[in-house]
Formats: sequence, C-alpha cells, structure tokens
Amino acid sequence: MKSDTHSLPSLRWDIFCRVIDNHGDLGVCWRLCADLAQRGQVLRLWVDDPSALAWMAPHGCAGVTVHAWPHARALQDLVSDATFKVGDVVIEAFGCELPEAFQTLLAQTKPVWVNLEYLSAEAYVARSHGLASPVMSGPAKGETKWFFFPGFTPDTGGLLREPDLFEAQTAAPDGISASLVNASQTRQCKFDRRAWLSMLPIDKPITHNERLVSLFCYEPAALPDLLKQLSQADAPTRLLVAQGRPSAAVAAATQALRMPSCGSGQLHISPLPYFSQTEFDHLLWACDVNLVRGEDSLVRALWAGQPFGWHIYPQDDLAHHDKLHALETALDMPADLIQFHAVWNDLEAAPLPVLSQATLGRWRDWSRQTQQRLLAQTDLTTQLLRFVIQKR
Ligand code: TRH
Repeated sequence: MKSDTHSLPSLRWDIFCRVIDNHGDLGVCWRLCADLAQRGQVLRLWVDDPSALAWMAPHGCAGVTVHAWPHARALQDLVSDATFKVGDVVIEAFGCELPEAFQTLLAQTKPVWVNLEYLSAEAYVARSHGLASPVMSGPAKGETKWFFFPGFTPDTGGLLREPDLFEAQTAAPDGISASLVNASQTRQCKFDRRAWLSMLPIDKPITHNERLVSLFCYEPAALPDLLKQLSQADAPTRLLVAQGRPSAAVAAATQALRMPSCGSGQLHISPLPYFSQTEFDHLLWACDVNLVRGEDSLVRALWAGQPFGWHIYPQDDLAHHDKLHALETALDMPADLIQFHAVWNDLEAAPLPVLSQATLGRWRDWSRQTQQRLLAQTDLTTQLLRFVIQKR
C-alpha cells in the first residue's frame, strides 16, 4: 500500500541513537528508519550499540545503513573526507547529544535538525511539539533544533504506524481489524494466526482451547499473583514469555511460588525466542491478551487491538506514575483496567483483578474502539516528513 508520502522528495537522513538500557531506543529508531525507507527515503542510522538489531531486524532494510556511533577518531576521518555529506535531515533521538565534530559539519550545511522525543500522553507534549530550540553553545551555536513529540492526539506528532500495517493484519482468520481496511486493496502480506502459532519454536504445541497471553515486562511485584491466578483459572492459559528480563522475572516468580518452571494447574509457561520486530507484531496479533512494556511495544499492542496491560518503564523519581495516569486518561481506560495497571505497576499493593472471560471481552471492545480512534490520527512518519519538508 502506498501512502501519499511516497510522492515526497527523497531526502538523506542521519539518525543518531544511544542505547540507554533495554530495547526501546533502538526499537523506535529502527522502526522509524524502516518506515521512512519504505517511503523512498535514504537513511544512515548511527548507534552506539547495534547488537539487538541481530534479532530485531536480522534482514536489515533496503535504504538503511547502520553505522557505529562516530567517536573522535572516526569523526576526524569524516571531517577530512571531502565526499562525506551530512544528510538533509539530522535526527537526534531522545535527546542524545550529537558528537561535536558532527555538529561542526552540520553548522556548515544546515540540515533540518530534529530532536525526536519519548512518547507520552502528558499535557506538555502538545504544548512542546514542533517548538524551536535555539542552540546556545558549542560548534552549532546559532542553529535551531526542532522538538518533535510523538503522542496520542492530533496536536502531537502521532504514533508510528506503517502504511501497510492493517493490510497485513486483516488476513488473520479471526478477522482482526477487518473493518479498518478497504477490501479492494491488495493484501501484500497475509497473517495466518493458526499457521503462525503452529510454527512457534516452543516446548509444547498450543491447543485450540488455550487462552494465549504474551508477557513482555520488567519485574512486576504482582507477577507471582498473576501466575497463581492463571494456574487456578477455570480455563487453560498459555503464557508466552519473551526473552531477557521477562523470562528471568518468571523464573524468579515460579521459584518463589514453588511452582514448576513450566507452570501448574491451568497454566502452561512457554519461553519464546527473541523475535524480529515483524514477528513480535505477529505475536501480539496472535495472543488474546498482551502484557507489554516500555514505549514501542505499547504502540504495537494498541495496533494489535487486543486487551493489553502496560508495564511502564520505572523512573527513580516516580515520574512514571504521572505518565501512566496520563495514558489512562487519554485512552479513556475502563476503571478495572486502570485498577489492573495500578497493581501491575506497583502503585497499589492489592490483588490483581481477575482476567475473567467477561472482563477480557469488555477490555477487547474498549481496545478496538481505542484503536479505531487512534487510526484517525495521521501517523508519525507522515507527520515527520511533512514537518521536515516545511522546515527546509
Ligand atoms: O525494551 P523496552 O523496555 O524499552 C524501554 C522503553 O522504550 C522506555 O520507554 C525507554 O525509556 C527505555 O527503553 C530506555 O520496551 P519497548 O519500548 O517496547 O522496546 C522493545 C523493543 O524490542 C520493541 O521495538 C519490540 C522489540 N522486540 C522485538 O523486536 N522482539 C522481541 O522478541 C522482543 C521481546 C521485543
């Protein structure tokens, strides 16, 4: 599916990303690069730790080249290389400071310089989106950076959503999001849920009566409570656990409960391999409930349109509490889902609300309505392209 941004001029982009911890910084930058490239843009991604790309994007993407973060020596070489040209657009992701020598080059060629910020539903986002930030010191003194804030309302930069995302999803046999797509559009990419699940490299095949819950979280204190609840439920659940911190957290929780590592009662726990971002999307489309975390997987869970719980990235000063409340308000979450989030994010030490069929049914309705509402918003990449062209 072509979006109207395919007809925009092809620009050269330099995107800078520093991996702080976890996978979100690189995850967002990669999705943005791949989306821009698919719309005819040409990108260099400069990243200090590209190791996670080996599983996130094992096949790379035509139009995107990945480069080591340019430290002093490499920059000397760039500065003295007459063939090296700074891109038409420079993005510093999440306020990562550009290397000084690169700022010197940038001051000569004056690209559009954008600071892509973290996603939040808080009120400051709409106030700050699109504002100029004059550079007051350093080699690029006198230049202007522009703030670009992702967000959930039309007065923000929007959410990443590739033009073909809903075409890809519509082919799911359970008809996920079918109403969102014009049936006459060519379906380039078909997702067959049953076939996908049957190919999963896990310890035990999934049976049709199992409820599927994906788990991608940090270390929620309520995790043992969740495992206990699922093991005592009246229907079987398969918990599909992402690699890394989630699987370590589940191992600790089963140990604390003296539960076998594969679960007990109605609960079977299956560890997952690391997926590519495309396969991670498929996981979220295939599951009945998605427990996600951070920034990028939250957005993907919204696009999956299934009930979800969000484990927000915890901050030392508890700033994440306001961020969580802002999301709950912006998305008009049902009261019991807000309660689930309070417990799941350790804001309240109470029992986790029970994930009954009736509750999940209501959360699913809400989730699909929310998805439809957010689809009315212009996606982030389209907005960014228009913004950059306007500032050139
Ligand atoms: O990894 P995260 O917790 O990243 C966090 C958050 O973005 C947080 O806001 C930020 O401040 C912090 O990093 C520094 O969660 P997130 O954002 O969902 O990123 C995970 C990425 O990993 C996402 O792009 C999906 C991808 N992924 C895969 O591609 N395959 C997998 O198997 C898994 C588990 C994740």
